[in-house]
Amino acid sequence: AAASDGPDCPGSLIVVSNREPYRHAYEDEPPTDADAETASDTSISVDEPTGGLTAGLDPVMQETSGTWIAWGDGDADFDVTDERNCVAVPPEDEEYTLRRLELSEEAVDSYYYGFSNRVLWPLCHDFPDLIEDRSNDFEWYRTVNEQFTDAVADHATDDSVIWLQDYHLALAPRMIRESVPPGATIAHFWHIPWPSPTTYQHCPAGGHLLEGLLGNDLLSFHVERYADRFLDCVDRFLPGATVDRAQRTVSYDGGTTRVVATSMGVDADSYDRVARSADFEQVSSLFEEYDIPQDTAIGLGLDRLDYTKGIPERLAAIERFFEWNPDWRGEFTFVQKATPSRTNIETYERHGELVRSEVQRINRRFETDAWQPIVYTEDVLPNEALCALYRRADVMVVSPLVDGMNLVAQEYVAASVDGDGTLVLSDRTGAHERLGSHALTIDPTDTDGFAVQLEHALSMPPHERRRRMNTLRQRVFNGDIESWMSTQFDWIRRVHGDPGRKRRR
Ligand code: GDG
Repeated sequence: AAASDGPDCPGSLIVVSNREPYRHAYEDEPPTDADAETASDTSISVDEPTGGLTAGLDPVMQETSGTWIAWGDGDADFDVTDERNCVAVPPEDEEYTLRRLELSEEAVDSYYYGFSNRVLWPLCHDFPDLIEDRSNDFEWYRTVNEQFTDAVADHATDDSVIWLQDYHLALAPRMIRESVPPGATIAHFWHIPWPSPTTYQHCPAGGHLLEGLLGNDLLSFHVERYADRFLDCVDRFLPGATVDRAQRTVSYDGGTTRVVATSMGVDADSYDRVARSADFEQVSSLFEEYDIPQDTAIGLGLDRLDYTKGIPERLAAIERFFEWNPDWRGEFTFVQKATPSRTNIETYERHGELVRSEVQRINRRFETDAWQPIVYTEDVLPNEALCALYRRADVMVVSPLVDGMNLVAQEYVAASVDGDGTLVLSDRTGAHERLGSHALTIDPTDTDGFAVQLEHALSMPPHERRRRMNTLRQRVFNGDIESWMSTQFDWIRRVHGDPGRKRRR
């Protein structure tokens, strides 16, 4: 998109996130230290920005010449413009600054694979039994939040809008508040659910996290339910905080935080455009590559390999579907694309093994010489292939046990340019609150009901399929990533102008 197309940000923007928007990596073997000094640019590749957030924010960052601060987990440590490890991005235009924090292996293990993903992820997704509270993880989480804070303080001015992303940075807002000029606005988007007080009571250092988050002027969640639960937790676990339910504000320690729900969308135009350019041959060679029969109806699942995504429950429903509908054997193929993530956490490793063995078992049960019911791959697909697959899929199955939003459901809708795909969607996702009644709703744990909906999706009359998809497309295009950002910036403007936000210095 042209830089001037982006939503209007009320100040100079500093985005702070765990992951970097562009990842720098060596194309071959990393050069030795001695080589590094003289290595030419051609030995580095810069990955295309892939995340929805980067795609959405890129034009805004370019227009405002902002700063993006993130953990630099790419390989390359050169190309920097100054001693603070800053690089100019995007690679060809160099419009804004990416500042990459170097974290030690121990810091990453404790802050990222520890407190963030062994405590906060299961806690917020309501899996308290999976919380692993290892000693030192919280201390490292605090230390890394301090590192992010120091970096923000280097760049912040009185008119900065500091916009933090996600659960890796819950302590940083208060630290930042104490380190930046008083005119700066601090906002935070929490991409995952917020749990009920009953679950939150299992949180180690729960009070510190609430205090940290209340350093924000604005705290946003995808849906109202999470925002309400956050207020419930503050009420219950943070003495001294005053919650105003009508205004959705919390006053604490001399500051006021506005808590809102603004659900995130996708770059719908881009999914639409890429899907339209997918041609028949591209799809057919993709099918050949993965041994997918060319002429069967296609179901699709696409997830990180994460226990919250409900993949085993989905496989159970597919098995039940084939049990009950033998006529569909050989006529319907389910393609499951799973991306391994956080594999050095044992829970994830075990979950991956379970998924792979269930796929094998179900395939053995129903397969024929020419057909497998489930085609499973862990390859990362380029965006073009992904969009081609979305477009070709007759039924998209999104069945998480809990999911903050779920972008895949919306991407599928945006890429369904022929208007005849069907979305089967778990009622436990944020996406269901936007799309629910026009998708086919499932409770992912109700195997029988889930199997019935799969059958319904496949046998739905074409006019109903089209009617539903038409409405889904309107919703997804009206609430796309750009409108989400405009809403964020509108809220930032409101809290920025709010005289009640003046904080103690
Ligand atoms: C968190 C919250 C919330 C996956 N495989 C490939 C690929 N992907 C892309 C998808 C999609 C993204 O990964 C996954 O996004 P989700 O929203 O589905 O899930 P989380 O990773 O858990 O994200 C979630 C989100 O944050 C945003 O706030 O919605 O609730 O958990 O964009 O397309 N992309 C490509 N190839 C792949 O193989 N190109």
